[in-house]
Amino acid sequence: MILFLLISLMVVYALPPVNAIEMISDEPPVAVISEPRSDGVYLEGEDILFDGSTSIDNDTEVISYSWVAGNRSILGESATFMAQLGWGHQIITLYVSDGTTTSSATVEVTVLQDPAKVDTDGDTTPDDNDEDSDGDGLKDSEEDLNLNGLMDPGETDPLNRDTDRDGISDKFDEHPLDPYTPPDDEENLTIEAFILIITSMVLIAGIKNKIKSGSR
Ligand SMILES: [Ca+2]
Ligand SMILES: [Ca+2]
Ligand SMILES: [Ca+2]
Ligand SMILES: [Ca+2]
Repeated sequence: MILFLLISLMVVYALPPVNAIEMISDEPPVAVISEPRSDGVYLEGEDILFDGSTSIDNDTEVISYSWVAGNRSILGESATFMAQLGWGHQIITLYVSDGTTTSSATVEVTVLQDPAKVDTDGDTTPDDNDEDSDGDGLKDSEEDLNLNGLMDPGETDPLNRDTDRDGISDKFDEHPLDPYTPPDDEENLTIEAFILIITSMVLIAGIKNKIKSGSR
């Protein structure tokens, strides 16, 4: 019995006190994208820095990184790397994990199409070398009259063959900036039809009068 008590006491003293048992906490990691910057604008074919190395985890460490582009393709799985993006509006998400919990951060960037490759009318001549970029039969210089690259009042869009989107291309549209006014010949037709109706009414009235006076 004494031996048993001694052994029990030894076991109790050998165990560490309860408050000495390390409390295992698990705070989620925090994903931080320092590059690319949100609302950043890049060029197609440009090397873009992706940097998530300032992501933190207070109790352990970030053990995995996963970068995903909006179209769900994996861009990379390191904290930092360089990559190119396809042109268009791109949403980039960084997922970081501490092995237990995953957190994410998102940035939105814009990638502009390489101007040397833009070919609005698809005739294989890039806009840079195409006198008529939208292929509507009007040269860019006949549309962007002051050649400032902007559509100013009175100018048609050199990158849109039907500026007012009424179904008639700029070259054949008598009112290329006004989708509501019918072509001039239609206007003339309306006036001609109106004159014809009035003339007919006058003629008919005259004939009726003649018939009336003849029957008297
Ligand atoms: Ca072209
Ligand atoms: Ca044109
Ligand atoms: Ca202009
Ligand atoms: Ca039109």
